[in-house]
Amino acid sequence: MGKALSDIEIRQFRDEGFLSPVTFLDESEAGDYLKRLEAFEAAHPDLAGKLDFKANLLLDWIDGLARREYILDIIEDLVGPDILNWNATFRFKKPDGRAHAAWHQDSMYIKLKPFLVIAWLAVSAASSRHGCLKVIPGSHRWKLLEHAEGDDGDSILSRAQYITENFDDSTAVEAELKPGQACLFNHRIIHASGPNVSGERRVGLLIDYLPTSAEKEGPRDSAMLVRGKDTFGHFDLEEPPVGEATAQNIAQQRRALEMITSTMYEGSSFTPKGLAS
Ligand SMILES: O=C(O)CCC(=O)C(=O)O
Repeated sequence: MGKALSDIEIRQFRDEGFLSPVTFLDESEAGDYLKRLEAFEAAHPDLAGKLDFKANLLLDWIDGLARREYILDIIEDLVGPDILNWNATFRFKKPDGRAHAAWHQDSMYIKLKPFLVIAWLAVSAASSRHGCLKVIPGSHRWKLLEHAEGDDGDSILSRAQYITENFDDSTAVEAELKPGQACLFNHRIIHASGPNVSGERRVGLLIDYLPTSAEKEGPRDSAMLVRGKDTFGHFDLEEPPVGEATAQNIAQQRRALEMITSTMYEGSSFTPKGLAS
């Protein structure tokens, strides 16, 4: 299908490395997802860590969201007709004026080529005061900068990582989003987000897409085929989850997390939160 984006939007994504805002849901649907999430959190406080990575394997309604036809039409315009969903990660920010993400490039630790299209979907409002995403336009064409793993307890990133080299962040822009809107970005782009001083929790959902032709550096990995065919076999194909956090869903998520650990967490003192419980 495809053809959901204009040629100008497609060119902007290629040239600038991001496109924002793009509407994925209307505000009331986003509110319904937020309520569903809150009900899940209230019923399963012990499973909070499992929302951190591959939440699309835990909850069938996140898998369903990632497969919505018109969302895939948008993604198809950027990666072609055969599409894998590699991950869906919730990113929460308490209104504590502290939680933040330092400047980083996801491609430093997520070694997928040629690139991932990451959709940062605002499940709740993500204004500047909520600590929305910030990106440096065009920085997906820069080299991969040096990163270090941090010990900053206020970082919301998997390894509290940050860029250690000097670079110019004077052209950074904020991707302010209403509930239901997404910022699409190339996983090489330099991005960050500031603290949440809004008084409300910020809930974002990162949904990562790539073409079936994509390749992973290092040990084999798994992904979900959400559109088209996979004639490459570069990834083990995951099974769509059935229901919420069933034993089968949890077991599949665990297998998938174990597969990524040696690449994403290579040499790290951190481990995926989803493996802890
Ligand atoms: O949600 C955010 O504010 C930033 C998340 C992020 O950059 C990441 O997970 O790589």
